[in-house]
Amino acid sequence: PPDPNRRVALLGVPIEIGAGLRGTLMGPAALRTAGIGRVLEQLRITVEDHGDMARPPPCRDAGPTPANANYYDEVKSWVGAISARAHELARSGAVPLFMGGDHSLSMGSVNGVARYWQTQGRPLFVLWFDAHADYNTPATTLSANMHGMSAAFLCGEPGLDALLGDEPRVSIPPDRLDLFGIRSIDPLEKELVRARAIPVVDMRAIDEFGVGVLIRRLIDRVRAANGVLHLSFDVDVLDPAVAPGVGTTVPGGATYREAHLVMELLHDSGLVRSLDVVELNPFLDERGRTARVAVELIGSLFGMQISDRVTPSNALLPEG
Ligand code: HAR
Ligand code: MN
Ligand code: MN
Ligand code: MN
Repeated sequence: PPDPNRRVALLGVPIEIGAGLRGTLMGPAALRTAGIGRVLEQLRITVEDHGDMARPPPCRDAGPTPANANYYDEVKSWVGAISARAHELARSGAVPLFMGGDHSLSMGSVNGVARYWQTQGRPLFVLWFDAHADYNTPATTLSANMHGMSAAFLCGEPGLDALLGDEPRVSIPPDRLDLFGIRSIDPLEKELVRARAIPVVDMRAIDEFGVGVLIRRLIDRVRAANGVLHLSFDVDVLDPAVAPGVGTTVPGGATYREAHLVMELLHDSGLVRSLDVVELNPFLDERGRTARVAVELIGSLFGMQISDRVTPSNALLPEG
């Protein structure tokens, strides 16, 4: 029987205009078809499926539209609505799982859960598991695609200041955002990440030290601060050979095994209280492979394993 104390709230967020290519609006359906609910139920989790958000009506007072932000008005109407839903789901005590949709949805989901944790006095850390930094602003972007701006917006970078409408904005301090798995960054975006001293674990660091050591270092930081963790899982962090169903593939990504270990260690930490699964584009997928991999990884995040071994604590950490 399902455990009433372990609840996951699924919410589909079929947004696609934040990305340069159409198709991520089919992401929630593909994740359901790949069995996201069944996998969680097999783990004896109580699954509440809140369905998919409807496309919000356009904002009436959208205000001035900033330059270099494609579909700003539409993204704005989504982000405020997503933030309100995220806040409400976090308050319900469930673990909200936002099924994207492109990565612009995180401007709402993370803001909403951050609002909740602020009232609880627990610092929220954000693990941005992604091939990209998503740390552009309208002043630095080369594409004007808003899914490349979400992390910067969440850290309070200027340029999209009216995006949340009436929803209160909560800024994530830059030292509580971790860019993990990145291997693609634009020139001005890189300067901004450096200027803000954002913690970055790029693919080179993963090659040198291994994901186990690096994810433990983050877990230790969150624990020392009595914090909680939001996982923003952009499936393009995976190598395109494993996950071809994304619009912005970058070679040299996380392997199937590396990604599983990240999820297993996060599970054992007990710190993840909310997550996004974004950028899955079923229109570009090969026979559902990417959707299935994403679901398997979510299974690991919620405790799927073949033995009852626990995380050993004898790994070596790099300096710093
Ligand atoms: N940096 C590029 C841009 O701003 C690519 C961003 C791609 N973002 C995503 N999500 N696919 O990570 O356009
Ligand atoms: Mn609310
Ligand atoms: Mn992303
Ligand atoms: Mn990405």
